[in-house]
Amino acid sequence: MPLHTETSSTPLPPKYLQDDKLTQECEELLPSLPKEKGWVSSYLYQYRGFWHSARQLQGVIACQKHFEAQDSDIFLVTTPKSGTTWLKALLFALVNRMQCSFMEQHPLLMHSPHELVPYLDSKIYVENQTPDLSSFTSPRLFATHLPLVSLPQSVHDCPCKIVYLCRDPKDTFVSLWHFANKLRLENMESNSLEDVFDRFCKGVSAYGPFWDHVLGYWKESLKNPDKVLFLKYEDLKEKPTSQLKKISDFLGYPFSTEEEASGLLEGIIDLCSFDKLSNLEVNKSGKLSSGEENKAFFRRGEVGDWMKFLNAKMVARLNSITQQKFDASGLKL
Ligand code: PAP
Repeated sequence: MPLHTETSSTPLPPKYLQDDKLTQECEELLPSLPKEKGWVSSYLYQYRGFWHSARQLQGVIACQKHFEAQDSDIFLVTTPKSGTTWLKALLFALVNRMQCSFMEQHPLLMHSPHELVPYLDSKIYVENQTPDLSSFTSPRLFATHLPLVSLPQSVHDCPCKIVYLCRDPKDTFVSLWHFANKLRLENMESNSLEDVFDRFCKGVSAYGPFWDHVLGYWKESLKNPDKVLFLKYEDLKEKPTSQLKKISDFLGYPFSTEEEASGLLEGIIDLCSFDKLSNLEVNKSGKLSSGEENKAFFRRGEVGDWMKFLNAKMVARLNSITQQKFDASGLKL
């Protein structure tokens, strides 16, 4: 399995948020796109209805052009801060359970989930327009924040699987605000909560609008339930065992009666829990090759943390947008 780690302490934002070293194609495209102030990068650009930093967009376009999905591929799709790190750990442990012992040597005990399941667009294709993916063994696990409309065509055309995880927009927003402030350089002021809240509500956040992203995959999961499994962070918290079984059945990796009886499901859930992962040395120190500190992906890992940060007016505004946007869809978050 390819690993993606580095211990550099260069004080730069993550590579996907840097604005320089763009391809000529991307440089030529940017002036034609709507542009807004970024949360960490200088600007966000709107492409096919969703917002991206310049370098991220370059990765999106390269991935659309060059990535060829395989039938056995598994895509973990989320909006940022919906529980991606957790889902990466769970799916990695699930599909590799035959090869990986749950004792001292499990790869999740020594590597960040982001090293084991890299981001397709904001990592692999940001670093290389035509990466060599031959070191990935089947089933290949890729994560992405790409909205449905921007997935490479081959993902739609082959019978690969998509697991989509979403989260209450109030918790997602609060998590994103904290994360963006961690990524900002020391010489940059922190984003004020009010300022970025307004931008989030207007849809201007990385891979936003949040609601359009979620709705795209929700509708696809109803239309094509064998292709897209739609999950909620809150359900994973509340009933992890039944959710993990659901994922394993969907992916075609069902747990046998013996595995269930041996407590394997509980073992995976425990290994991937917030308490376990966040207390591992690897996740307390070191950086990803994309530049983020591993510990930045572990904050509180709770449902309802928004209550500590959002005032009543903010809550009413977010709830009202969510209600309006999801009204006809049957989706409740
Ligand atoms: P990403 O989309 O940038 O990769 P992602 O992993 O979705 O990040 O977001 C991190 C959030 O997931 C954090 O939420 P918080 O800010 O509300 O605390 C983080 O704490 C939470 N998280 C990370 N690992 C786990 C886990 N094992 N279980 C539950 N929540 C987790």
